[in-house]
Amino acid sequence: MTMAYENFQDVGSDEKTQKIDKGTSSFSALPFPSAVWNICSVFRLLLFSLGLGLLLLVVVGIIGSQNSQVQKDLLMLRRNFSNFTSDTMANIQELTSKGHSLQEMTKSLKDEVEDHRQELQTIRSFNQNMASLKSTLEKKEEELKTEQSAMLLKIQQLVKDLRTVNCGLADLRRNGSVKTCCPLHWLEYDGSCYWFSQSEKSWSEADKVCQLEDAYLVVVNSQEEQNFIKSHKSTFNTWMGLTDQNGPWRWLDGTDYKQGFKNWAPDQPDNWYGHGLGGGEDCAHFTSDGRWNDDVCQRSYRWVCETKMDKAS
Ligand SMILES: [Ca+2]
Ligand SMILES: [Ca+2]
Repeated sequence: MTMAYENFQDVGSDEKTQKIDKGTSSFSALPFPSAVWNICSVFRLLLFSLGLGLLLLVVVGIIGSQNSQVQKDLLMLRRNFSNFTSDTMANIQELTSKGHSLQEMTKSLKDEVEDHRQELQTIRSFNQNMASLKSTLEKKEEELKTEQSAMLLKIQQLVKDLRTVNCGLADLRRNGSVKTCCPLHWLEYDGSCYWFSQSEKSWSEADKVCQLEDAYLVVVNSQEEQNFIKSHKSTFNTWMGLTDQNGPWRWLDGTDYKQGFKNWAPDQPDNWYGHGLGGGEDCAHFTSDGRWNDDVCQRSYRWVCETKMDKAS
């Protein structure tokens, strides 16, 4: 191997020597401008390599610059994304908090609605009970009115029976000369009996008292009856059985008002509203001088009851 290597080196040195020789011989053979040209070519090659290197440096610089910009953009994007993420998380937390508040409010409202619903049910139940109670009371009131009417009829019948008995007794005492009579403490005049009160009541209360006695508030049929009443009533305001509460003027016993006797004071009846008691004036009474006036029915005045004389049986 050593021998081969030495031979090989020898062969190579021989070739080099030959080339150098050839080169020397060829160089020495070229003219001077050709050498310069060769030098220039080498120089241009160097310049080209240098330019290429510069170009590569520029390209690398540009790429590096761009890479740096990309990194900056990437960093900015990361920051922006981080900020966006933070803001989004904050918004989500805020929305979650608001959602919880809304849930609590919704629950509170539901509870309130439920409370109101129960109150409404209670009120409805109360109203139903009230309606039922009202119906029961109305029924009881009707029953009481019916019972009251029946009781009034019984009392009136008892009063009639008592009068009949009294008249019978009077007839017996006078040996059959008494054919008619008035109740005890009643005054007799022209076939009627009259009772003059010593107390005062409203028109409707006075009317009820007369009905219990099987009588009615006095009906004035003539000037003579007017004079009789005036002579016994003194100067007190006194109710009579004349009213226009439910329409035109009418007497309680059905006597015709338009065709009948009248004794109104001047400018009466005037249905005066200036008294301040509500409404006008719907009930007639004797004034202090006996002439008639319409007045408020709720005022308390004395009154006169009238009934027909009973025949003794
Ligand atoms: Ca009369
Ligand atoms: Ca009047």
